[in-house]
Amino acid sequence: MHQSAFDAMRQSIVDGAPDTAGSLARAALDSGITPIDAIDNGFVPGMSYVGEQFAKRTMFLPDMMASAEAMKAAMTVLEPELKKHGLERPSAGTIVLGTTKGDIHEIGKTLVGTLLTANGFKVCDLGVDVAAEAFAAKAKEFNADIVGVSALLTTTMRGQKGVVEAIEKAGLRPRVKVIVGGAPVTRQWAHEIGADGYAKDAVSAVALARELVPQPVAAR
Ligand code: B12
Repeated sequence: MHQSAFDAMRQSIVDGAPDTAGSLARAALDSGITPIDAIDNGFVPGMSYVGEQFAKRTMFLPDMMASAEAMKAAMTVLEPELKKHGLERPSAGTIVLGTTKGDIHEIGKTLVGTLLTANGFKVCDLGVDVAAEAFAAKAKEFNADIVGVSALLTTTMRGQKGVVEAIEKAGLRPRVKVIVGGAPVTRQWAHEIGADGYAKDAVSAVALARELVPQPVAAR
């Protein structure tokens, strides 16, 4: 229905045009497109295309950086709208979230955090390039129910295993659940490293978190 708007959003990411991406995000909200639709059908397909072209060496690192800036400009507009929905609900659980050591990809991780917040979870976002021990220490400090670990590189995926181990070492397992995600991550990898769950995107991450945390009576 909104295909031409989605195409323009996708193109603004491919072009690495933050101003256009921000304006298109605002226009989308004004025309009644939901933030999650704009992200999933407009902006993320642009990022996927850029990733494919980078792999084929028809786009390069500066292009990918410009696209990431455009994506962030769109998210700056869409995030407050995403968050608005869940504010008055009782907490559905506490999640410590971050990207593994050596990995600076933040867009997907931040989106997961935003949707969890919108759905009533308390999210402690540790940012990117986070050591396994820091995940464990924060999980303890915040009495977390779940630790969510993002990895976008095949080389940094191993850090997710390190987080499972650090949480075990800190004596927090099996109470604290570990969930993993990121483009190269699979359900099988999650199983192999002893994580409690995998989600392919932010919407399924919320469903997974709900499954793993017993919900307070008022939130059921
Ligand atoms: C943008 C981008 C960058 C930006 C990041 C900017 C930023 N601030 O985040 C910049 C330019 C910095 C960058 C750098 C690099 N990148 Co890069 N990057 C990308 C790109 C194009 C998009 C990633 C993205 O934001 N996607 C959009 C979001 C919404 O999707 P997502 O991250 O997958 O997240 C969703 C799900 O995976 C899931 N999810 C994510 N995290 C979590 C966590 C949990 C707990 C759960 C449940 C779910 C979940 O939900 C999210 C929302 O739906 C990808 C291509 C791709 N297709 O992934 C390459 C890609 C990941 N990059 C790649 C590479 C190689 C690099 C560099 C090594 C390049 C270089 N030569 O320097 C560096 C590494 C830097 C580092 N040390 O981390 C490769 C990785 C290859 C590999 N197999 O390891 C990719 C796949 C590109 C490619 N096809 O070659 N990159």
